Amino acid sequence: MKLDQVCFRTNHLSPSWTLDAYRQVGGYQVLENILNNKLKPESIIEQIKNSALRGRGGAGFPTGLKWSFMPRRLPGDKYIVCNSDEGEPGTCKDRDILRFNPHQVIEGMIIAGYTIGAQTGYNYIRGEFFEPIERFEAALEEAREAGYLGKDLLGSGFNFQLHTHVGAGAYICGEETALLESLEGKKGQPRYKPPFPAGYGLYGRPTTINNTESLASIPVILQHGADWFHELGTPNNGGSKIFCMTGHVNKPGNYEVPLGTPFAELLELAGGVRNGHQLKAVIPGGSSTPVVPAEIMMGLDMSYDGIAKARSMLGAGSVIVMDDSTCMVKALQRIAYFYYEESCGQCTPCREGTGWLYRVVKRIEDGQGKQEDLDRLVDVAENINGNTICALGDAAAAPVVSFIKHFRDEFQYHIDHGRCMDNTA
Ligand code: L3W
Ligand code: SF4
Repeated sequence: MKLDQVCFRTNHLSPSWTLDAYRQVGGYQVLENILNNKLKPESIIEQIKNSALRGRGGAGFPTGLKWSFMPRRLPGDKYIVCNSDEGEPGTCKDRDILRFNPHQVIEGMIIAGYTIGAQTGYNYIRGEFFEPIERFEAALEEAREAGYLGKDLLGSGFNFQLHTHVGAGAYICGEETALLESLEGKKGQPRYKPPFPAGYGLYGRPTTINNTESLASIPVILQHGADWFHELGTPNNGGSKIFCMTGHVNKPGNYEVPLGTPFAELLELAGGVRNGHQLKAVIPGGSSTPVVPAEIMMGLDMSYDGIAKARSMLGAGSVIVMDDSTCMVKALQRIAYFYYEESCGQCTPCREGTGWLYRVVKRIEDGQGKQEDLDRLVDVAENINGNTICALGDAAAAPVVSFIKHFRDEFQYHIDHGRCMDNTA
């Protein structure tokens, strides 16, 4: 298994985040080649499509296809936005890319701007990321001084400015249209889609929004070739991916491994399940993705299509490992509270439904559950699903349905006995 060769490719250098370190791994050479040879944007999009890079923010949408939606010849402003508002419980990768390899995000954003016809870029970074913000800002300064940002880059005639925007801690601002509203200085609430940002984005202008890890992958794809990247992973699931290994593992942290790596190998890399315990379940892609029981998870490969086989999602690659001491009712209560707290309140099924989900799960956890509560929970979840403006509603519903589907006996035990099963706490 090959580690750390895409977004974390400077990690062996100390410090890894400077312009000097980035140049040692060939940083900015791809950009220089594009600008010096005035490469055709269409050919860059073709390479990204062929690489099978899929959006690393959660949806797994093909990046090359997204770029192709931009009306690049349309006169007037167009924007590239990097979504570094990483807030999904279990996710801790984008902050580390910004901390340890910020120049690769900058190079990826400049290349994206050139390709989609944008002269301005914004990196929307979660407000609590103090060190990542500092490192990104310092890298921007170095890039400006080196002539990679500003007017007439390297004499090519291409102008590109890049700015940092610091968020204020609302999870919903990671949803792309809420992020745009927030960037415009408004309350961060999602917009209806369509229109998608590619047609109507920042200030109503065509905008491409990509996740930090997606943009950081771009220079490496163009340096080594689309085929190299695609073959790192599996068909339709190109490249490697950073997996955030959290929960009951011996060595929690970020691990960058090829897509398609068996879950069992990834778990071993993270030191295995903490000592003396057995694996019980895994949330494979962040708290909004359905939970998968251990016996199914141990047979899966870590790719978008691999995890879909268990009717879950790879999401942002945020792997939450739960051992046999976990009370699934308590775990669901925590997750339900998060979505209840973070709902922006704009649409009724989400605003009211997330409160219902939380209160009913809490009631069961508190030993006051009623027999009809399990069907009620599934009913509420199904009424939220697909009936809201943005994916937060679905994200709140999915864990409820999957937890009850796979661990109904534990929920039933809580209702019958008013407490956890003996082996959980
Ligand atoms: C133009 C079309 N553009 C789709 C674009 C769209 C977006 C991308 C994917 O949710 C998920 C969510 C979370 N013309 C288009 C088009 N696009 N059709 O493609 O769109 P979509 O709607 O499938 O996804 P989304 O709204 O971006 C993201 C899940 O990710 N998630 C969240 C993780 C959170 C983090 C974090 O905190 N950083 O990663 C984890 O699973 O629940 O389902 O750009 O505009 N016809
Ligand atoms: Fe807001 Fe929830 Fe509706 Fe999304 S689904 S717009 S978070 S109320």
